[in-house]
Amino acid sequence: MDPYAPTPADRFTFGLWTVSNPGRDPFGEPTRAPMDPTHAVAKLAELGAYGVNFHDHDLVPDGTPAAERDRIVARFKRALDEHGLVVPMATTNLFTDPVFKDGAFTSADARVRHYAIAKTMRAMDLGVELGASTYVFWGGREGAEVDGGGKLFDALSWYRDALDYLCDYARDQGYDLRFALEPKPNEPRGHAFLPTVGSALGFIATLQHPEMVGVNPELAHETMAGLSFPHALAAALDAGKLFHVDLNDQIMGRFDQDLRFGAENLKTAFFTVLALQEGGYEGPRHFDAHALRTEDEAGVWAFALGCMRTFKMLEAKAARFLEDPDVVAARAAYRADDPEGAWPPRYSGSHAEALKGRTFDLDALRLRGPGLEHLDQLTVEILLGVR
Ligand code: GCO
Ligand code: MN
Ligand code: MN
Repeated sequence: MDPYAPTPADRFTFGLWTVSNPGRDPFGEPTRAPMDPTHAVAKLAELGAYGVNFHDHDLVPDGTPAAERDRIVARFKRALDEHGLVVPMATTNLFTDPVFKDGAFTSADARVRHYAIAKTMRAMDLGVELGASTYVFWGGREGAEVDGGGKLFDALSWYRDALDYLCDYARDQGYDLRFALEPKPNEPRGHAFLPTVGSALGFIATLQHPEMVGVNPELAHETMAGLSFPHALAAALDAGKLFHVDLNDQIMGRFDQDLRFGAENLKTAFFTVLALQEGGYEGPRHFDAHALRTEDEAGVWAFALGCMRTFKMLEAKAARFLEDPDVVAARAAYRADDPEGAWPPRYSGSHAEALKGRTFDLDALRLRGPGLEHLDQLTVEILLGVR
């Protein structure tokens, strides 16, 4: 049996918008035909995926009459049942319709803000109807190019008002739903509000129901900001806020590429897998990426399978890394205990006095080599398959 063949137990999920991405870009028309959502379900199941996520608009185009909506949803449900796929996450498209051109929850026009809340409530109803327990908020058009309008301070408070309202709505409906904010530094806006995982974590603490709200970090987004994705994951895990994750790849300093997981930065992908494992993340492993515009439908499924296989191969590498005796020894040697006192120090007046008066052998501490070159080379050798 192929040890890297994905199975539903691996909890891999894809967005409907990822595998059915038609390959449109700002310079060119689509290169692939539209994909029926039920076809995406069948193919993802065949490849071994666990679930599929969607924006309201991916499944039910905006403005669809109620009867037609119900027909589409029933047909999609039948496909999920037939192929054994689940919908762990849902979200709202608050960026395609020109009504959102200057933001949704942060539009300067209060009518747009109200409409965005109404659309999100309907999309939450749809997501919950299909079984979603995580609701993602990517702030697509929440941002600005012009700061002279005076929106900078209002934007975050409007964003907060909307999220507080929607938390109340979810509670009032009895929905078992957690919200996950997805930061991104830019694209499509020049500057996005809540640009990084760190800013989202700070913002969550200002909400009325912070316990309901976490983050959905994306590898490409932190990389676009010049930041480290494993560090962002660690910060989210430390805060108990890693509610979801968007996996893909990205070259730093480029346009938003949404590359196949592991396509570009294998070492970052490795430390991503390791961080999810060591941090105890148990949610879905969601791929938010798409096949290159050059590809036909066969390329789409090669892309999807590739994301999952690379994750599993890196998972096997992570297990090998954690077991390798030289790695274990190097990781142990990297840390040093303090024989003169336990960590963490417990504050007391007398402890502080003693600590201030303590003599440290600073020369010995200055000269200590932590062995990180050796440890990092071991990592590379494991990744290259020679260990
Ligand atoms: C992007 C985002 C989106 C979101 C999606 C789910 O860069 O376009 O990553 O793909 O993840 O809208 O909220
Ligand atoms: Mn993205
Ligand atoms: Mn994303």
